Amino acid sequence: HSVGLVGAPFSKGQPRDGVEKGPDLIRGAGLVEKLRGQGCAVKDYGNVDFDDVSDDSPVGKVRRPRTVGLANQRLADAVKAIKEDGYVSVMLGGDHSLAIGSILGHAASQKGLSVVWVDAHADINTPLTTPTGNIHGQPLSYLIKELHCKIPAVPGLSWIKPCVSADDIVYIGLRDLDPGEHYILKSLGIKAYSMTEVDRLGIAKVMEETCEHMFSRGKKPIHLSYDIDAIDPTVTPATGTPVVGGLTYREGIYITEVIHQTGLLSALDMVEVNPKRGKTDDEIKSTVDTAVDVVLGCFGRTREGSHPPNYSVP
Ligand code: DIR
Ligand code: MN
Ligand code: MN
Ligand code: MN
Repeated sequence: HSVGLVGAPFSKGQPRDGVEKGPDLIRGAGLVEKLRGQGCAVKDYGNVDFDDVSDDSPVGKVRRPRTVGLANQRLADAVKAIKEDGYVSVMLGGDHSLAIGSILGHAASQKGLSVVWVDAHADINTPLTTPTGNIHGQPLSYLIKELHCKIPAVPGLSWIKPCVSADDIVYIGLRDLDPGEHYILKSLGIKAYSMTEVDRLGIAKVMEETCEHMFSRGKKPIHLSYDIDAIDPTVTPATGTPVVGGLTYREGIYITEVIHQTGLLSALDMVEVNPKRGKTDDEIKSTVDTAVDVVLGCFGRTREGSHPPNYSVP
């Protein structure tokens, strides 16, 4: 596999600082070396430079729309360039508002995408349904064709052209939705495996059905957008909006193993790792190490172990 890595040290899609430290922390835990150690060719494109927009006052409820919009234009260009160079894009966040630029940049290089969104939250509030105004709770609303008519013009965000259909999205791990989000999921018929379905079916069946759903309309490149808060806060506490009752470490990794086996992974987001939300060094380490393992799982690390093709017992 060839991996094009880009860091997005950006936090303005939500109010808590620290999440901009995610990319360098995840690198610091040895991500690049570990990917190479499992046979990946890795090019690190470094971190995207983000500019603050001054006078970025809220528009309606939406906070920092111009700053978030500009950051995502930059990120979209970076991801598009990585895809044009022939790599699987790996974007290290930063907060989940960055999925806007990551998915747009990815979509610009492909005919169509499937999106697998692993998260405690649905991140599909519109500028009018958002209870918080934080754009990390809204990225999918700007990207879905069927929702475009519900998105008012917001300065800084009006350039976004929706690039995915409601049918092309699968959620896994949901357990904290706002009323508007739940309504949108039901009315657009978006495939969603909440923690209730994970409990009922087990993660293996959830992934079987996820693949079935994605492949039913042809095999498209997969964009996996992985919010670390999907995993239970006992394992990954250092994140901005932890929610009890999440995926186990094993369920979280199993998702990546199946996505790898499809051979269709084309872009990955690993977001919302926030060291300032960890109460101890152990909490931070467990969160960062799990984020690294999620990425490694996406690129062929297996728990059964592995050996080179030419291996023979000495
Ligand atoms: C909430 C929280 N639904 C919002 N969203 C979060 O602000 O719209 N997303 N934390 O990751
Ligand atoms: Mn999220
Ligand atoms: Mn989340
Ligand atoms: Mn492989």
